[in-house]
Amino acid sequence: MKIIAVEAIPYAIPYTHPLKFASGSVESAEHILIRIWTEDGIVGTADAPPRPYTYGETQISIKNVVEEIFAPQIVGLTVFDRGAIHAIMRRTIHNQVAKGAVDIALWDAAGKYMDMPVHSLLGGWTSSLRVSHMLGFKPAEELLDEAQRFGEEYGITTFKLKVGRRPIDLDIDAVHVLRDGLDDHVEIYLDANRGWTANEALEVLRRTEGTGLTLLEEPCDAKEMMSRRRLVEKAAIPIVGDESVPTAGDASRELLSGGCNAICIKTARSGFTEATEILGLCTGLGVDVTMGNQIDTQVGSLATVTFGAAHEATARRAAELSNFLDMEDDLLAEPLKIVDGRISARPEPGVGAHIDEEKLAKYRSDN
Ligand code: MUC
Ligand code: MG
Repeated sequence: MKIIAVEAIPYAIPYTHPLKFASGSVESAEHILIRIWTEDGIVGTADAPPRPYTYGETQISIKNVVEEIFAPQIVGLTVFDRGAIHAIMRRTIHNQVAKGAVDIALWDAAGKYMDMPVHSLLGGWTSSLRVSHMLGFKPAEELLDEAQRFGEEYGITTFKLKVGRRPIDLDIDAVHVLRDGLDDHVEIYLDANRGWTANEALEVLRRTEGTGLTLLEEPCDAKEMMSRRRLVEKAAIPIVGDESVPTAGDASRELLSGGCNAICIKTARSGFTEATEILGLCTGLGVDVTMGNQIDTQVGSLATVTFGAAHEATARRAAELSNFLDMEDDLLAEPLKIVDGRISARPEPGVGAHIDEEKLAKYRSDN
């Protein structure tokens, strides 16, 4: 059970279809693979996707904080010393994605020790999640083609449209083109990644009334408190906090101050431990949650399914799980599959993310 090494391996896998959104874009998955090795040969695995425009972390900063600060203090503890390891990591502020990946790798190793799938250990509510597909910035007709293709090929019936563009008419038109072109039962919601002001968001909501939008995520910067609160009060649909709520403390501040009334949980930045705290807060307060995607690989998406399928509240809505389809390749040995619009958690011990060593050798960028 004792941890003997913590690896942070940088790698890069190009995207065949880069994703563009209001706060940035991703052309290549330049991530860090975290591996926690134990004396018995059990390895815990997780993926860390740096998002500098969201949390300030980079590939190099994640590698350095894990290898230089966390690893020397973690080696010698066991994979069940999660509380002690979190106390060590808390001494370094921020670095959410690095901490989240260490946490997931610990859970993965602990599951393997107990011979139990982690989704059962976390709650075991169900075995699969409905998939929501994220539509990045594109002309409206291309967005409609993409949504129709994902509907036909994968059975996906929920789409998150990336918005936050100026002029706002670009996004308003896109909503109407999607609504007119897709079946009535298809769900559409929006994520502006702080691209608008609260007043622009209100105008978009007014001019898309009747289109059945279900959620509006991070419409403007949550730091613009007064206008954001006004938006939350006036909007007829939940305003979801995403990048404003990476921790349980942030989620409670935003919910209690009226900055949002729904929460996007991302295992990539919260791990399973803090995601559990955030979920408890949300169910206790009675607000909806979504399972978000930090433009994750298959390894990262499997972590999202593992957590999301474990709980009733996280399994209720479609989870964002399809970004990996736009990547040239992945490190996961057995690919994730979307069947009838759903992805399953893995029944084997741990999270079930077996790494293809040949692919890791091919894509790692430190040799
Ligand atoms: C999202 O929900 O915002 C974009 C940046 C990031 O960190 O996650 C994505 C998707
Ligand atoms: Mg978002």
